[in-house]
Amino acid sequence: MRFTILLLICALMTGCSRHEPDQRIVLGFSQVGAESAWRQANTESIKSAAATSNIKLLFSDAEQNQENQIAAIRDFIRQRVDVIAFSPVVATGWDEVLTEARAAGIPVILTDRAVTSDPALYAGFLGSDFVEEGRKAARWLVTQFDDSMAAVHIVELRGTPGSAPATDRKRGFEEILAQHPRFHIVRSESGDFSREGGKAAMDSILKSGERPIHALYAHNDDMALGAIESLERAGLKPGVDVRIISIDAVRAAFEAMIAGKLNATVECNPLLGPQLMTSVTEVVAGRPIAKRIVVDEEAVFTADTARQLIQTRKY
Ligand code: GYE
Repeated sequence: MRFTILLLICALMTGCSRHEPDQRIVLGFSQVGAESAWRQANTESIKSAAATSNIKLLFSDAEQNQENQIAAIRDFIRQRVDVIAFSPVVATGWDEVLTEARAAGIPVILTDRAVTSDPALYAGFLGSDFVEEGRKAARWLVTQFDDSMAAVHIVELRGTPGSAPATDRKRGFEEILAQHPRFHIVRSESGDFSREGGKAAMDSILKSGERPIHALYAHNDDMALGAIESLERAGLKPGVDVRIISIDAVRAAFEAMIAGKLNATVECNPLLGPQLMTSVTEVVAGRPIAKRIVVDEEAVFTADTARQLIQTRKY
């Protein structure tokens, strides 16, 4: 009798373990797209951090389109994931879907880019200080020109219209330039944060006959790299005829600095995965997270040290 009961318990236990439901936290993540090297490093970081944290990741790529992101978030709500995280392609237009997530009792964590919605609609926002990055770029640029130059002409290549980094990087940059009246942004075009976009924008600026161009400020490295190709095709020497600074500090930017074509880059850390998984775990455990977590250690790298530093670049 006792043996039969034991057998029964055993069978139940093996049965249980064979069909044991997946106990992992389920995280639905909606990514902006794959527009830049920064973004690819960010995606990699999120995927590998989810795997090492034993979090089940449902990953969706919005291809730079807000409607795709809203659809992905609604789908995560339908699937009743434990947490939703997303990097909003633009800053506005999220109230409705965030309210839907709240009504479903699913916490939302913003990563990388901010929204204009009421912070009560999300648990927290993890990302860099883009205004400060813009300031850093301008602080570097104003040191690059001889005092004898009466006017310095700058071309600006902006990121995706309406995105937090494009708005903030412009704002921070202009804030510093306001203290240096001989510096002028003579043209400002969007290159959508991509290499092709940067190249096309620079092509059209050059074709329109805009001269002289003393400096280029690109909101990310990829656009600067595209613009470098365009400048070279027009017979100009990037890095020499035109001083160039961009943001992100990806490996390709270090290569361009070593080649003397890019002069400086402001670091923006894309490796947000581990911090995001910590926040996800906290939120699921019912513990509050900080409304704003700022990613730190963001340096300005220049060509002088690029050769040594490239060895240590992780992305
Ligand atoms: O700088 C750019 C990417 O949102 C900080 O988006 C991010 C920006 C990054 O496409 O390369």
